[in-house]
Amino acid sequence: MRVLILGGDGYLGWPTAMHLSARGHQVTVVDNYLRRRLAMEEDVEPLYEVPNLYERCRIWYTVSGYKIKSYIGDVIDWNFINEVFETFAPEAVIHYAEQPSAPYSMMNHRAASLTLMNNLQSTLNVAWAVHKNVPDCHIIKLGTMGEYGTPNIDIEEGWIEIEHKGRKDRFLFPRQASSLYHTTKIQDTDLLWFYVRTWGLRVTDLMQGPVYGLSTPETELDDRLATFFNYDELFGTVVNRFITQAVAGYPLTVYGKGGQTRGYLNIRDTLACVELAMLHPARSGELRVFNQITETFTVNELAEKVARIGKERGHNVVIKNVENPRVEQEEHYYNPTYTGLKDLGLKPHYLTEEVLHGMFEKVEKYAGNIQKHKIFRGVKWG
Ligand code: USQ
Repeated sequence: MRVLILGGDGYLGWPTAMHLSARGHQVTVVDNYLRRRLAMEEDVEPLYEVPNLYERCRIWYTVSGYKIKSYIGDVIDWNFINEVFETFAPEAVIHYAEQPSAPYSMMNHRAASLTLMNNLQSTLNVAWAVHKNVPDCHIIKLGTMGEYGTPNIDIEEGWIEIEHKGRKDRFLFPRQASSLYHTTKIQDTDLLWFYVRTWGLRVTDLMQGPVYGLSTPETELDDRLATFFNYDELFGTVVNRFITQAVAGYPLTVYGKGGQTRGYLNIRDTLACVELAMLHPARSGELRVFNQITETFTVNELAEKVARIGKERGHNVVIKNVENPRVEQEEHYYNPTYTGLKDLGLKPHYLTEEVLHGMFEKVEKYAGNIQKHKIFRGVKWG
C-alpha cells in the first residue's frame, strides 16, 4: 500500500515508518522538525541524539534494503502538502503531525497559539488534500483518550446512543479535555467528522492513551534507528519519565494524590494498531473510532511498579507526591471500552516486569546523559 506518514520523524512516526516499510508498504514520510525545534528551544532534548530524517532513511535502507522517501516540510503549508499528495497519491495517510504535549500547550500564550494553529490547520489541510487529490484515501488520525476526560460514566468507543424525550440518536461520546493540547484533539475530531459527513471521507480516529517504551523490532536492528526518548516534563510521558528518574536517583514525581487513571500502551502496540487500522480501512463516509489502550493504571500503580523493578536493579528509588501542576481529577471513576482493536487482531504487549527490565536496561546505557534539571519545571495549568 502507498502510505504517507505525517510527522514521520517523531517518537511514534519514525518507528511506524520503519514498521510499515518492513512489511513491504511503500512509505513516504513528511516532517518539519517541529518537535526537535521545540525541544531545543525549551532545553529538553531527548536522552540521546538521533540522526536527521534523511540520514535515518539512508541508514534504514542500508540495514533493511527497504526505501523510505522523506520530505522536510510543513503540513500547514498548503502548497507543499498539496503537492506531496498530488505526487505520491497515498492510499492511506497517518496523521501524527501535531504538537503532542499537554504541558507545552499550557506554558504561555505563544505555546497555546502554536498548538492550536498547528494542530487544527494540519488537520484541515489533510482533509482538503485528500478530498482534492485522493478522495478514497483512508485518513488515520492520532486522537487521544484525553479527549473524553474522566467522566463519571463508562467511556464508550467513540460513539454513544442517547435517548431523549422518547427519541434516539447516535452522537460522538461527550468530550471534555483537561489541557489545551487535548482540546485541539477534540476540535480535530469535530473537523474530520464534519468533512466525513460533507465529503464522504473515510477516517479512523485512534484515541490513544499515553505510550511508553523505546524498543520495536525495527529499532532493535541498529542503535542509529532508535526513536526519540524524552524524560522531561514537556515531552516525556509518565512511564518513560519514572524509569529515567529511577535510574538518575531522582524521586519519582507523582502529581498530587496519584489516583489519576489512564489507559496506557506499549509503543509496539501503537504500531500494530495503526497497521491494523490501515489494513481494515473505514468505509467512505464513516468516522470510525477506536480506543487505543491495552490496560489502565493509576499513577501510584505505575510508580510502585517502576520502584519495584528499579530497586531490584540496585537503584535507590523513592516515590514523592509533589504538588500537582495540572488541573485534573486525582481520584475518579474510569472505565473505558477498548475492544475494537482487539477484535481486529491486536495482541497486546503488557507492562510486565520483563518489559520494565528491558526499558531500564536501555535507559541505564545512557545514564550519563540524564540531566536532572530537565526533569521537573512545574508548568502550571492555573
Ligand atoms: N503524571 C505524573 N507525574 C509526572 C508526569 C505525569 O503524575 O511526572 C501524571 C499526569 O498528571 C497524568 C498522567 O500522569 O495524570 C499521564 O501524564 P502523561 O504526561 O504521561 O500524559 P499526557 O500529558 O496525558 O499526554 C500523553 C502524550 C499525549 C497523548 C496523551 C494520551 O504526551 O501526546 O495524547 O498522553 S492521554 O493522556 O490518554 O490523553
